[in-house]
Amino acid sequence: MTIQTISTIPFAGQRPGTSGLRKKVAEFQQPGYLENFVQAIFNTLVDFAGQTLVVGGDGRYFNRQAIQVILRMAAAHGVGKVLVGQGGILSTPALSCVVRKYGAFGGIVLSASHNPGGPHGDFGIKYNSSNGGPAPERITEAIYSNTLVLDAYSISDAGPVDLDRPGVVRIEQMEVEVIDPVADYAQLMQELFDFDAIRALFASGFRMCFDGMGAVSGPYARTIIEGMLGAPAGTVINGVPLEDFGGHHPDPNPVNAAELIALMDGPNAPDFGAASDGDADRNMIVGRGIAVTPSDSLAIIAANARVAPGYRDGIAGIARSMPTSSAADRVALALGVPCYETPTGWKYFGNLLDAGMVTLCGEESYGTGSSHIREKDGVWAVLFWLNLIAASGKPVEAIVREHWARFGRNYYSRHDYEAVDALAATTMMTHLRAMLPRLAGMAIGSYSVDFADDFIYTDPVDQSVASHQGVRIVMTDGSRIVFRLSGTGTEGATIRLYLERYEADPANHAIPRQQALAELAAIADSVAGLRAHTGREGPTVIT
Ligand code: G16
Repeated sequence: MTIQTISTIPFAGQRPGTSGLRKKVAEFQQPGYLENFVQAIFNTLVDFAGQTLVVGGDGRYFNRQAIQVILRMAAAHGVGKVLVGQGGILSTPALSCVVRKYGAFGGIVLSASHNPGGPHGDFGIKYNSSNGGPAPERITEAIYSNTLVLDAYSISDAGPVDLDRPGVVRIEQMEVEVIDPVADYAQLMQELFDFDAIRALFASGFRMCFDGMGAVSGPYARTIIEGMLGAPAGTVINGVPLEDFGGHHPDPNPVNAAELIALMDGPNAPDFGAASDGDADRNMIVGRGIAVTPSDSLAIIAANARVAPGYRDGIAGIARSMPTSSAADRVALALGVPCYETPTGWKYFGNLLDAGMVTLCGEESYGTGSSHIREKDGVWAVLFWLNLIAASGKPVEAIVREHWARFGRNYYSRHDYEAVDALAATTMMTHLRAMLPRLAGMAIGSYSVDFADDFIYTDPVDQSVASHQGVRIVMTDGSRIVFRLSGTGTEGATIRLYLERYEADPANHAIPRQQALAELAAIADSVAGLRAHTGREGPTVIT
């Protein structure tokens, strides 16, 4: 075994987006493409010699090959030990858990999350810091800068490690330990939730369907829900992680998890439904005949946090991304705790969590989590809801309706215009930004604009500033229209339009969502010229 220095030339476009570098598999398969990015990570980090690194992914196509490259490069850079999930598997939340539990200096997550997998799908790589969370922007930007100038990478010429065999092997001076990808995570969940109560719920005949969507949550859900909590075999469907996710688009929303929604709307629906995404950090919660919006789910978890043993002492605060509905803000107000509004991206929650300023975080993009790790956590959210149902004895729909009756309902929806021509999308945003100063005070339909701006966030812990985080048009009654471009797509640009309207009166809580938001959608189109700029008659996906 020897360490080789291989000459390389920079690849354009290796700037991490909302959550790491995500590209088509074919782009990652170019000789040197992955190696350059990994070299840039090592060039950026300091003081990792002899330390522990955690590596794993969601099992998608190219996962195993990428792990072999990372192991050989880690060995060439003097890393002391790598913990890698058996079969190359570690869900994003499980990786965060393992980094924290074993005091690793960081982790490398291989996933393009909810983006489709397979040879023609997407691949991704993300660096997580020693707190177990996505590296902050100053680090991802430093990695990017490095990709532009590097001219060589170092790699051991060792042979492949058997990722399927648990135990310890060596590459150069570095130890590689193949670990059980589920055990540490499952133990943490047992500490947070009332497993006895949930076990009793299943023993009483409660029926659930968990859709793993052919991605990485399957082994976690099977071990915990069917194994430790005694739900019948078959509760978890699509539970084996496949390289192409079995053709699923593993994004847990009512559009992509149509099989689950049809089941929950059908005559023999189970009591509870849930789905998770490619790397198991997202979740969708479904009751009989009702899909809970992620913003409502965050608010309901916050309002009921004390039912779970891990949160019995209450919560310190809540953080939500700016486009997420303000349902959680109402709960925070009632609890007398702060609610922070951050840019889109879980990395912006890290400082607040590390400083103990918040306990719960959530995003409209089907992400919810807590201070137990530094990633959003799909299975955690599902277990919270199971704990809540067990403790309250109420079905999902009753829990949601009672929450609205108490706090009011934040009607909410996201309209995505996917794979739009990138120039058309940026032109639309530029045009919108130019209009902002003129919008305040304007009456549009039955609304009047209170203020309109491009969201700027100053981190209250380190004072770092993130600007251009989304255009907001906020009405005098608190209703909002938000526009931003996605930072996770791999084809053209995706325009996201977020709509929110508050309704206090329970007599008006049964209006179909899109109907309740129709006027705001029409205003958004007329102000931004959505149809004119995109050439589209309507959104590709509505959630
Ligand atoms: C990632 C980020 C989330 C973000 C979501 C959507 O989720 O971790 O914080 O809300 O993307 O981002 P965008 O609107 O820029 O596409 P995941 O599950 O893809 O890692």
